Amino acid sequence: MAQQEPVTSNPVTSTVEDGVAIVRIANPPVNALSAAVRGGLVRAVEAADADSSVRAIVVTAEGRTFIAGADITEFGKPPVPPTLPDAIASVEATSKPVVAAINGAALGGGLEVALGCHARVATPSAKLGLPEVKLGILPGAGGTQRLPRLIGAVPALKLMTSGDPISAKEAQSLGILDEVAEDALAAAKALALRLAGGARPAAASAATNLGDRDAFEAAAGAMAKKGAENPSIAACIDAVRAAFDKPFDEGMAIERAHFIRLRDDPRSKALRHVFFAERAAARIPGLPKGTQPRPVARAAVIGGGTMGGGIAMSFANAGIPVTLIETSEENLQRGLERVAGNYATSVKRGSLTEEARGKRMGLIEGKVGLEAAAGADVVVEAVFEEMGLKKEIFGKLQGIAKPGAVLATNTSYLDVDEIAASTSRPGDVLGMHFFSPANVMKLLEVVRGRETAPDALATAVEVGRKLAKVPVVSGVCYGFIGNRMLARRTAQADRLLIEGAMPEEVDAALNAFGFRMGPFAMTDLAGLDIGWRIRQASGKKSPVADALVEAGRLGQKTKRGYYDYAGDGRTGVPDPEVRAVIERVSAEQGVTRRAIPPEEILERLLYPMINEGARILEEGIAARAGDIDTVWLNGYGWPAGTGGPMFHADSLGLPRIVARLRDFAQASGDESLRPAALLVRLAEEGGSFAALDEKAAA
Ligand code: TC6
Repeated sequence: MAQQEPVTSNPVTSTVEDGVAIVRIANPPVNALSAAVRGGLVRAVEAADADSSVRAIVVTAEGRTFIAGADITEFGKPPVPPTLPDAIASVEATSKPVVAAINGAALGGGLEVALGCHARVATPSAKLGLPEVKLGILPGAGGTQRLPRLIGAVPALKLMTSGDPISAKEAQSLGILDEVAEDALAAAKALALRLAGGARPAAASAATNLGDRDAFEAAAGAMAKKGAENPSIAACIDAVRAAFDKPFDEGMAIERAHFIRLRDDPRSKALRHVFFAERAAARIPGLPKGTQPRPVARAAVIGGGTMGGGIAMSFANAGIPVTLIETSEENLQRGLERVAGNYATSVKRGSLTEEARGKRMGLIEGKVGLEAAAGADVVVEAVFEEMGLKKEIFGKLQGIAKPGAVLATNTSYLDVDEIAASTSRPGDVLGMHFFSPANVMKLLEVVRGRETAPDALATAVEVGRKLAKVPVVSGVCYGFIGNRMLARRTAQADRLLIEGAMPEEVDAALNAFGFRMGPFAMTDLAGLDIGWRIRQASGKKSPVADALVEAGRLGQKTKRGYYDYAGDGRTGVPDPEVRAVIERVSAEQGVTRRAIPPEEILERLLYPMINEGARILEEGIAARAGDIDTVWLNGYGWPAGTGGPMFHADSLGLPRIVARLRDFAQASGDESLRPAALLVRLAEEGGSFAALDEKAAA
């Protein structure tokens, strides 16, 4: 084998092997297409094209990833040439065949680079996709023009509007890949040499496989509703339509115009923040260097209720064997049946294969008695929210759980330090707060107690990631990050009813902002009895909610709550009886009701939450404003296009929020509405939560 010295320097190098130039991209961690990579790629390919000893070219990358796409961190900065479309155009324009050897994920601009090559080979484990819509943009380096021409407009549109990656096998059957091979590089080299000896395949830009126009219009029509809500989807449809109507270059210009417009829109900025905030949340501040998570091969979940069952499913879904523990055979059977029922529903819906169902059920073992927790490396307690009961369980667990096992409580509110103090091993104790339904919801609040050992904390975060959750570390306080902020919103929602709003007006204000559900529709879904029980235990009152519970209105389950569900049982309509209850409470409190404009409703719901978020930061309960955003985005349905509460606060401008909070405090006499010291300071200094996070990261 003839081998030459690299002809270009990092991050793109080139060697010639057997007449094939191997162009390697090495830009850890994910080979994003930074300006240096784009420039290096163009230089390396042009040099290989000019080199008479080279017959063909292979483009590949180092590490687990092929190319994760454009470098998202460059999006807010002045552009540095060459642009990615230009770089890809020069790859496609070479006189010698270029083959992509896709050694791992080829996403966004990464897949677009591969589409600019004349053929593609991938390893079986590679994932291919166009996730741009998740960042509020569209494929902006020819993806909307080359892919439809290569594989057909309908499958191309589906790939780019879902944003979800597909397997190499699927990509091959769609015609994106020419080959799938364990040693993709060797296969790509061989293919490149074969191509050099014959007619070069047509470039994707010149391919003619668009397919049936009517089928495309039907697919586009079926997405019209999504497109109306999501500008990225609308732009994808428009750009792919151009592939039918316009020559390639004009289609590229249309794609480019959409890309720049979307990239510079606040929505994309917010979605990029979401991407980086989720990744930053996984970094635990203050851990001693070199802290390693403990090995976890087996889990146990105490309590086979809805929550416990969902948590057990999360472990099984991740391939981790789990023991579901109950106090009696009868409770255990009920719990296991619920789990089996959930899986059966997934099979019926087609989201789970029968084989996978069997495998997952096989990983869940039911047992009666706490002793069954002995074999677990992580134990999650998910019993009633009762401090006495929890302390009793943790007291017993200290002698049952194996040394080094992490002992987690799924409490939503209670003091994790008090629970930890009931064992002789508080270093092993922490909170793992799942959100209902636990097998679906992405958020996992990992609650760090005063005595939690660093490696126990690292273990819980690592387990969260293995369960495909988004873990966020919280300190100990009542309700942790999410529920503590939610309580502020709930208090205002209740107050708005008494001052003059109706549940449907309050919910509509949040729906218009982008929440799928408002607080009252949400409460009806969860059941009014949950909040009622918590209020009973804490001695708190909520006059409207209490009156509804006393009238037997527990929400959807009784077909009556804040709304009436007499119709299909799921669609709530306003109910005069509820109106009467609310008006009665207003009168009892001597409140003259008034019409409250939707903008005020929204401010009253969101600003006190932001204020509480600032206090949570001030107290060090959350390490970053981005962590708070991550909690709300993944656990409470905060609309991603506004980036989360703290990012949204920055966008609105902190002085405005401070001023409005002062107004609210003044009008209501509620001192808890006074702006937090941190909020006031940032507003006065012209600072922002984002800048605060950046400072902390540095
Ligand atoms: C596009 O391509 C548009 C093209 C048109 C242009 C005209 N840029 O996720 P991980 C960082 S848009 C910059 O933890 P994994 C990430 O922040 C792009 N940085 O790893 C993290 O940094 P940290 C379309 C990026 O193994 C580190 O890499 N592409 C980028 O769990 C590791 O990331 C996408 O949307 C990037 N593109 O997953 C794909 N990607 O260590 C985005 C990652 O400082 N990426 N980083 O926290 C992913 O989906 C995943 O990163 C992954 C690897 C599946 C590639």
